[in-house]
Amino acid sequence: MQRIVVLAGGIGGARFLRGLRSAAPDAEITVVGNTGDDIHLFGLKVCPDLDTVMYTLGGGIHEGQGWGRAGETFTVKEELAAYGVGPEWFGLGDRDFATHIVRTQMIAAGYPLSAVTEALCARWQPGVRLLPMTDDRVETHVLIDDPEAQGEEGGRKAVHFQEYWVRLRASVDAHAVVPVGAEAAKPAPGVLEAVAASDVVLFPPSNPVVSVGTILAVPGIREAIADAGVPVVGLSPIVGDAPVRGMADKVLSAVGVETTAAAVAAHYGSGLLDGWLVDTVDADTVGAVEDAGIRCRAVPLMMSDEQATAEMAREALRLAEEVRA
Ligand code: FO1
Repeated sequence: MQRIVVLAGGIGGARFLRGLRSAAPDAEITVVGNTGDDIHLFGLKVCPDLDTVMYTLGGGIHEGQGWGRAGETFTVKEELAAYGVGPEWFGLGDRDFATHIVRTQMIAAGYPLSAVTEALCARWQPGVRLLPMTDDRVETHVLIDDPEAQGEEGGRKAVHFQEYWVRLRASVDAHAVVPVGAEAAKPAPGVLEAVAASDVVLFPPSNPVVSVGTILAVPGIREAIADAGVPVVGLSPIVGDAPVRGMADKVLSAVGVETTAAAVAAHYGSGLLDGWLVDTVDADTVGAVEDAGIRCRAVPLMMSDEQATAEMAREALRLAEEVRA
Protein backbone atom coordinates (compact mmCIF):
# COMPACT_ATOMS: atom_id res chain seq x y z
CA MET A 1 0.00 0.00 0.00
CA GLN A 2 1.28 3.42 -0.95
CA ARG A 3 2.03 5.67 2.02
CA ILE A 4 1.61 9.37 1.34
CA VAL A 5 2.48 12.21 3.72
CA VAL A 6 0.93 15.62 3.04
CA LEU A 7 1.81 18.89 4.80
CA ALA A 8 -1.42 20.84 4.88
CA GLY A 9 -2.66 24.30 5.73
CA GLY A 10 -6.34 25.22 5.69
CA ILE A 11 -8.67 25.56 2.74
CA GLY A 12 -6.22 24.81 -0.12
CA GLY A 13 -4.72 21.86 1.72
CA ALA A 14 -8.11 20.43 2.66
CA ARG A 15 -9.53 20.66 -0.86
CA PHE A 16 -6.39 19.09 -2.30
CA LEU A 17 -6.68 16.24 0.19
CA ARG A 18 -10.23 15.55 -0.92
CA GLY A 19 -8.93 15.13 -4.48
CA LEU A 20 -5.99 13.03 -3.33
CA ARG A 21 -8.24 10.71 -1.36
CA SER A 22 -10.33 10.04 -4.45
CA ALA A 23 -7.25 9.74 -6.72
CA ALA A 24 -5.55 7.26 -4.37
CA PRO A 25 -8.38 5.49 -2.51
CA ASP A 26 -6.16 2.64 -1.34
CA ALA A 27 -3.28 4.80 -0.12
CA GLU A 28 -2.55 5.39 3.54
CA ILE A 29 -2.54 9.17 3.81
CA THR A 30 -1.00 10.94 6.80
CA VAL A 31 -1.67 14.66 7.02
CA VAL A 32 0.66 16.86 9.04
CA GLY A 33 -1.46 19.91 9.82
CA ASN A 34 -0.37 23.47 10.49
CA THR A 35 -1.13 24.68 14.00
CA GLY A 36 0.53 28.10 13.73
CA ASP A 37 -2.90 29.60 12.94
CA ASP A 38 -4.28 28.37 16.28
CA ILE A 39 -5.79 31.01 18.48
CA HIS A 40 -7.15 31.11 22.04
CA LEU A 41 -10.51 32.87 22.20
CA PHE A 42 -13.09 32.99 25.01
CA GLY A 43 -10.90 30.57 26.95
CA LEU A 44 -11.06 28.03 24.12
CA LYS A 45 -8.36 26.62 21.88
CA VAL A 46 -9.30 27.02 18.22
CA CYS A 47 -7.32 25.11 15.56
CA PRO A 48 -8.58 26.50 12.24
CA ASP A 49 -6.40 24.47 9.88
CA LEU A 50 -6.89 21.12 11.64
CA ASP A 51 -10.63 21.77 11.75
CA THR A 52 -10.78 22.82 8.11
CA VAL A 53 -9.14 19.54 7.08
CA MET A 54 -11.33 17.52 9.45
CA TYR A 55 -14.62 19.15 8.41
CA THR A 56 -13.77 19.16 4.68
CA LEU A 57 -12.85 15.47 4.59
CA GLY A 58 -15.60 14.57 7.05
CA GLY A 59 -18.36 16.25 5.05
CA GLY A 60 -19.12 19.00 7.59
CA ILE A 61 -17.49 22.01 5.96
CA HIS A 62 -19.26 25.16 4.81
CA GLU A 63 -18.46 24.64 1.14
CA GLY A 64 -18.91 28.24 0.03
CA GLN A 65 -16.67 29.64 2.73
CA GLY A 66 -14.15 26.81 2.85
CA TRP A 67 -13.90 27.08 6.66
CA GLY A 68 -16.34 26.56 9.53
CA ARG A 69 -19.41 24.33 9.61
CA ALA A 70 -22.21 23.91 7.11
CA GLY A 71 -25.63 25.00 8.40
CA GLU A 72 -23.97 27.18 11.02
CA THR A 73 -25.73 29.61 13.38
CA PHE A 74 -24.13 32.33 15.50
CA THR A 75 -26.26 32.60 18.65
CA VAL A 76 -23.34 32.21 21.09
CA LYS A 77 -21.31 34.83 19.25
CA GLU A 78 -24.26 37.24 19.31
CA GLU A 79 -24.84 36.62 23.01
CA LEU A 80 -21.15 37.22 23.75
CA ALA A 81 -21.30 40.44 21.74
CA ALA A 82 -24.33 41.53 23.82
CA TYR A 83 -22.06 41.31 26.86
CA GLY A 84 -19.48 43.36 24.96
CA VAL A 85 -17.22 40.33 24.73
CA GLY A 86 -15.30 39.98 21.48
CA PRO A 87 -13.52 39.78 19.19
CA GLU A 88 -16.43 40.24 16.85
CA TRP A 89 -14.22 40.01 13.77
CA PHE A 90 -13.68 36.26 14.16
CA GLY A 91 -16.68 34.19 13.12
CA LEU A 92 -17.08 31.31 15.55
CA GLY A 93 -20.38 29.54 15.00
CA ASP A 94 -22.44 27.48 17.44
CA ARG A 95 -21.62 24.10 15.90
CA ASP A 96 -17.94 24.98 15.63
CA PHE A 97 -17.93 26.10 19.29
CA ALA A 98 -18.69 22.50 20.33
CA THR A 99 -15.45 21.31 18.70
CA HIS A 100 -13.42 23.94 20.58
CA ILE A 101 -15.14 23.10 23.87
CA VAL A 102 -14.34 19.38 23.51
CA ARG A 103 -10.75 20.16 22.50
CA THR A 104 -10.17 22.59 25.36
CA GLN A 105 -11.75 20.26 27.90
CA MET A 106 -9.54 17.35 26.79
CA ILE A 107 -6.41 19.49 26.84
CA ALA A 108 -7.28 20.70 30.35
CA ALA A 109 -7.64 17.01 31.33
CA GLY A 110 -4.07 16.44 30.18
CA TYR A 111 -4.44 15.04 26.67
CA PRO A 112 -1.96 16.29 24.07
CA LEU A 113 -3.35 17.98 20.95
CA SER A 114 -2.48 14.92 18.84
CA ALA A 115 -4.68 12.68 21.01
CA VAL A 116 -7.45 15.27 21.02
CA THR A 117 -7.31 15.52 17.22
CA GLU A 118 -7.58 11.74 16.96
CA ALA A 119 -10.60 11.80 19.25
CA LEU A 120 -12.30 14.55 17.22
CA CYS A 121 -11.57 12.62 14.01
CA ALA A 122 -13.30 9.55 15.46
CA ARG A 123 -16.52 11.47 14.85
CA TRP A 124 -15.62 12.92 11.42
CA GLN A 125 -13.88 9.87 9.89
CA PRO A 126 -11.81 11.97 7.45
CA GLY A 127 -10.30 8.89 5.80
CA VAL A 128 -6.76 10.13 6.51
CA ARG A 129 -4.63 10.14 9.64
CA LEU A 130 -4.60 13.76 10.78
CA LEU A 131 -1.66 14.79 12.97
CA PRO A 132 -0.93 18.27 14.26
CA MET A 133 2.63 19.31 13.34
CA THR A 134 3.35 19.57 17.08
CA ASP A 135 1.67 19.20 20.46
CA ASP A 136 3.50 22.33 21.63
CA ARG A 137 2.11 25.84 21.35
CA VAL A 138 3.21 27.66 18.21
CA GLU A 139 1.54 30.92 17.17
CA THR A 140 2.27 32.74 13.95
CA HIS A 141 2.64 36.48 14.45
CA VAL A 142 2.90 39.09 11.72
CA LEU A 143 4.94 42.28 12.10
CA ILE A 144 3.11 45.35 10.75
CA ASP A 145 3.41 49.13 10.98
CA ASP A 146 1.85 50.60 14.10
CA PRO A 147 0.39 54.00 13.16
CA GLU A 148 0.05 54.87 16.86
CA ALA A 149 3.75 54.31 17.47
CA GLN A 150 4.99 56.19 14.38
CA GLY A 151 8.00 58.31 15.23
CA GLU A 152 8.96 56.07 18.11
CA GLU A 153 11.71 53.55 17.61
CA GLY A 154 10.56 50.89 15.22
CA GLY A 155 6.95 52.02 14.90
CA ARG A 156 5.88 48.44 14.42
CA LYS A 157 3.88 45.83 16.27
CA ALA A 158 3.27 42.12 16.07
CA VAL A 159 -0.28 40.86 15.64
CA HIS A 160 -1.65 37.33 15.72
CA PHE A 161 -1.90 35.77 12.26
CA GLN A 162 -5.70 35.62 12.50
CA GLU A 163 -5.85 39.33 13.29
CA TYR A 164 -3.71 40.05 10.24
CA TRP A 165 -5.66 37.66 7.99
CA VAL A 166 -9.24 38.10 9.14
CA ARG A 167 -9.49 41.50 10.86
CA LEU A 168 -7.02 43.38 8.67
CA ARG A 169 -7.63 41.23 5.54
CA ALA A 170 -3.87 41.44 4.90
CA SER A 171 -4.50 45.01 3.76
CA VAL A 172 -1.26 46.32 5.27
CA ASP A 173 2.29 45.22 4.49
CA ALA A 174 3.72 42.35 6.49
CA HIS A 175 7.34 43.08 7.44
CA ALA A 176 8.00 39.69 8.99
CA VAL A 177 6.18 36.48 9.77
CA VAL A 178 7.29 34.76 12.97
CA PRO A 179 6.13 31.30 14.07
CA VAL A 180 6.50 32.08 17.79
CA GLY A 181 7.49 28.99 19.74
CA ALA A 182 8.41 26.91 16.69
CA GLU A 183 12.11 26.77 17.47
CA ALA A 184 11.42 24.99 20.79
CA ALA A 185 8.59 22.80 19.46
CA LYS A 186 8.88 19.07 18.91
CA PRO A 187 7.13 17.23 16.09
CA ALA A 188 3.96 15.55 17.36
CA PRO A 189 4.12 11.80 17.98
CA GLY A 190 3.92 9.96 14.68
CA VAL A 191 5.05 12.82 12.43
CA LEU A 192 8.69 11.83 11.96
CA GLU A 193 7.75 8.14 11.85
CA ALA A 194 5.17 8.78 9.10
CA VAL A 195 7.70 10.76 7.04
CA ALA A 196 10.38 8.06 7.47
CA ALA A 197 7.93 5.33 6.42
CA SER A 198 6.44 7.28 3.50
CA ASP A 199 6.71 6.53 -0.23
CA VAL A 200 6.08 10.13 -1.23
CA VAL A 201 5.70 13.52 0.45
CA LEU A 202 3.34 16.12 -1.07
CA PHE A 203 3.09 19.88 -0.51
CA PRO A 204 -0.44 20.89 -1.59
CA PRO A 205 -1.14 24.34 -3.03
CA SER A 206 -1.16 25.71 0.53
CA ASN A 207 0.46 28.94 1.61
CA PRO A 208 4.24 28.39 1.42
CA VAL A 209 4.96 30.81 4.28
CA VAL A 210 2.21 30.60 6.89
CA SER A 211 1.05 27.02 6.22
CA VAL A 212 3.74 24.70 4.79
CA GLY A 213 6.51 27.08 5.97
CA THR A 214 5.28 26.95 9.56
CA ILE A 215 5.20 23.14 9.54
CA LEU A 216 8.76 23.08 8.15
CA ALA A 217 9.81 25.48 10.93
CA VAL A 218 9.28 22.79 13.57
CA PRO A 219 12.81 21.46 14.12
CA GLY A 220 13.21 17.98 12.71
CA ILE A 221 10.39 17.99 10.16
CA ARG A 222 12.28 19.59 7.26
CA GLU A 223 15.30 17.40 7.98
CA ALA A 224 13.18 14.23 8.14
CA ILE A 225 11.61 15.04 4.76
CA ALA A 226 14.95 15.85 3.13
CA ASP A 227 16.50 12.68 4.56
CA ALA A 228 13.58 10.33 3.84
CA GLY A 229 14.97 9.52 0.40
CA VAL A 230 11.49 9.62 -1.19
CA PRO A 231 10.15 11.97 -3.86
CA VAL A 232 8.92 15.30 -2.49
CA VAL A 233 6.49 16.97 -4.89
CA GLY A 234 4.70 20.30 -4.50
CA LEU A 235 1.88 22.08 -6.31
CA SER A 236 2.11 25.80 -6.86
CA PRO A 237 -0.39 27.97 -4.97
CA ILE A 238 0.56 30.79 -7.35
CA VAL A 239 -1.05 30.79 -10.79
CA GLY A 240 -0.29 33.55 -13.28
CA ASP A 241 1.67 35.51 -10.68
CA ALA A 242 -1.23 35.72 -8.21
CA PRO A 243 -2.36 33.49 -5.34
CA VAL A 244 -5.20 31.16 -6.34
CA ARG A 245 -6.90 32.09 -3.06
CA GLY A 246 -6.04 34.02 0.03
CA MET A 247 -3.41 36.69 0.32
CA ALA A 248 -0.21 34.69 -0.06
CA ASP A 249 1.48 37.57 -1.92
CA LYS A 250 1.50 39.68 1.27
CA VAL A 251 3.33 37.10 3.34
CA LEU A 252 5.60 36.04 0.47
CA SER A 253 6.95 39.55 0.14
CA ALA A 254 7.57 39.58 3.92
CA VAL A 255 10.07 36.77 3.40
CA GLY A 256 11.51 38.31 0.23
CA VAL A 257 9.93 35.89 -2.24
CA GLU A 258 8.31 37.07 -5.47
CA THR A 259 4.73 36.00 -6.16
CA THR A 260 5.56 33.59 -8.97
CA ALA A 261 5.33 29.82 -9.21
CA ALA A 262 9.07 29.62 -9.95
CA ALA A 263 10.06 31.80 -6.98
CA VAL A 264 8.02 29.64 -4.58
CA ALA A 265 9.76 26.50 -5.92
CA ALA A 266 13.15 28.18 -5.41
CA HIS A 267 12.04 29.21 -1.90
CA TYR A 268 11.45 25.55 -0.97
CA GLY A 269 14.69 24.75 -2.78
CA SER A 270 16.09 21.73 -4.59
CA GLY A 271 17.47 20.42 -1.27
CA LEU A 272 13.89 19.73 -0.22
CA LEU A 273 11.76 19.63 -3.35
CA ASP A 274 12.22 17.07 -6.15
CA GLY A 275 9.20 17.93 -8.25
CA TRP A 276 6.97 20.99 -8.79
CA LEU A 277 3.70 21.36 -10.64
CA VAL A 278 2.86 24.75 -12.11
CA ASP A 279 -0.35 25.71 -13.87
CA THR A 280 -0.48 25.59 -17.68
CA VAL A 281 -0.59 29.42 -17.75
CA ASP A 282 2.88 29.34 -16.16
CA ALA A 283 4.28 26.80 -18.66
CA ASP A 284 7.04 29.28 -19.60
CA THR A 285 8.54 28.95 -16.09
CA VAL A 286 9.11 25.18 -16.35
CA GLY A 287 12.63 25.67 -17.73
CA ALA A 288 13.68 28.03 -14.92
CA VAL A 289 12.43 25.60 -12.24
CA GLU A 290 14.23 22.68 -13.92
CA ASP A 291 17.42 24.76 -14.18
CA ALA A 292 17.18 25.15 -10.38
CA GLY A 293 17.32 21.34 -10.09
CA ILE A 294 13.62 20.66 -9.54
CA ARG A 295 11.65 18.49 -12.03
CA CYS A 296 8.73 20.56 -13.25
CA ARG A 297 5.54 20.02 -15.25
CA ALA A 298 2.76 22.39 -16.29
CA VAL A 299 -0.74 21.00 -15.72
CA PRO A 300 -4.13 22.56 -14.88
CA LEU A 301 -4.02 23.57 -11.19
CA MET A 302 -7.49 24.96 -10.58
CA MET A 303 -9.32 23.02 -7.87
CA SER A 304 -12.67 23.84 -9.48
CA ASP A 305 -14.26 20.54 -8.43
CA GLU A 306 -13.27 17.21 -6.91
CA GLN A 307 -12.54 15.62 -10.29
CA ALA A 308 -10.20 18.42 -11.36
CA THR A 309 -8.51 18.24 -7.96
CA ALA A 310 -8.16 14.46 -8.16
CA GLU A 311 -6.48 14.89 -11.55
CA MET A 312 -4.00 17.35 -9.95
CA ALA A 313 -3.25 14.77 -7.28
CA ARG A 314 -2.72 12.09 -9.97
CA GLU A 315 -0.29 14.42 -11.76
CA ALA A 316 1.61 14.96 -8.51
CA LEU A 317 1.87 11.21 -7.93
CA ARG A 318 2.93 10.69 -11.58
CA LEU A 319 5.66 13.30 -11.19
CA ALA A 320 6.79 11.57 -8.00
CA GLU A 321 7.17 8.30 -9.95
CA GLU A 322 9.09 10.10 -12.68
CA VAL A 323 11.46 11.59 -10.10
CA ARG A 324 11.88 8.21 -8.42
CA ALA A 325 12.75 6.41 -11.66
N1 FO1 B 1 -11.81 33.20 8.07
C1 FO1 B 1 -12.35 34.40 7.81
O1 FO1 B 1 -12.08 34.97 6.78
N2 FO1 B 1 -13.19 35.01 8.72
C2 FO1 B 1 -13.54 34.42 9.89
O2 FO1 B 1 -14.30 34.99 10.67
C3 FO1 B 1 -12.99 33.11 10.16
C4 FO1 B 1 -13.33 32.41 11.31
C5 FO1 B 1 -12.88 31.08 11.45
C6 FO1 B 1 -13.32 30.31 12.52
C7 FO1 B 1 -12.91 29.00 12.66
C8 FO1 B 1 -12.06 28.45 11.70
O3 FO1 B 1 -11.70 27.15 11.81
C9 FO1 B 1 -11.61 29.19 10.63
C10 FO1 B 1 -12.01 30.51 10.49
N3 FO1 B 1 -11.59 31.28 9.41
C11 FO1 B 1 -12.12 32.53 9.19
C12 FO1 B 1 -10.60 30.76 8.46
C13 FO1 B 1 -9.15 31.05 8.95
O4 FO1 B 1 -9.00 32.36 9.38
C14 FO1 B 1 -8.07 31.00 7.87
O5 FO1 B 1 -8.53 30.82 6.59
C15 FO1 B 1 -6.99 30.02 8.16
O6 FO1 B 1 -6.49 30.10 9.45
C16 FO1 B 1 -5.85 30.11 7.14
O7 FO1 B 1 -5.60 28.83 6.80
